[in-house]
Amino acid sequence: MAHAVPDLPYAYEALEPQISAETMRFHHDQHHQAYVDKANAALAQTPWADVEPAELLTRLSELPDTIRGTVRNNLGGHFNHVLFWESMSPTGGGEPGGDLARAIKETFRTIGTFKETIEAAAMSTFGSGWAWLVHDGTRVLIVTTTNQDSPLSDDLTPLLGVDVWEHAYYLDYCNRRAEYVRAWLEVVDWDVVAERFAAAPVPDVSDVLLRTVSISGKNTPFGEITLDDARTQSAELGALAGWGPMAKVGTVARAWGELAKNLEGRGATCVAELDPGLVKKMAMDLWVIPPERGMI
Ligand code: MN3
Repeated sequence: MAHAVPDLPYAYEALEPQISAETMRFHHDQHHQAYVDKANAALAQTPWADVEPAELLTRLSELPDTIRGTVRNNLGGHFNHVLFWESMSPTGGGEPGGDLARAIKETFRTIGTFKETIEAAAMSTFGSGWAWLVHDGTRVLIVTTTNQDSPLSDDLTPLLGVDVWEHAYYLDYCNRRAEYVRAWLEVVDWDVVAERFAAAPVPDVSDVLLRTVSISGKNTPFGEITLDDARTQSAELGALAGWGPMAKVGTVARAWGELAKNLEGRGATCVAELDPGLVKKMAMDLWVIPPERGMI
């Protein structure tokens, strides 16, 4: 199986005026094709020739030194561009909805702040690279990668990526990268991004749900904690906030308040009814399990 550049799911001129037909032709027919040709040349006659790009990009460490860099750059380029074409649509733009919008607001507070943040991330990428909305198993966040590195290689699920190589925008926007990113947001197909969000792997939190937490002197499994429990805990810890020996107590009290809001907002009778990503995030915020990953 040789990798191949898929046809665009719309006409070359379909994304005008945000992205010109000329840019799409060069970008899709020349640049993407070059990544595919180089990836195929490197992988031909190797045991990895038939491995799907998404899988191989998580297994780069298994490749011999002689081809690892070439595969990382060119199979990465192939995977990133397929995702990029599919993320845009002549009927795109507007704002995300549903569970995706809720997840974006949990991280960024508002959709407007999210858009400003991905624009800032795109501007902060020095040289060629990508700015991404990704899912880390518990929440969405924005990361950048250089060259054609994929978030998959960092155990992150890419939901949406903006190509900030100059070939993606120079014909239309010259050096006005920010203007390009804002225009690109007007053609993003949020339905496709929402499908990727729904399919993103989530953690197994069964053991987290069983961990016990002491509430008003009674040990309760985290999964069985109710709205009343969360409010009680928030109030009791909140009363201790500022007490010297317990430096983190105010933060943890606020996290219990946040858990109460999540339970109430989703009409959940206990923590076990929340989605696994949220359970894991709340468990980290509450120090039921130790925090393990920072975010932008
Ligand atoms: Mn490109």
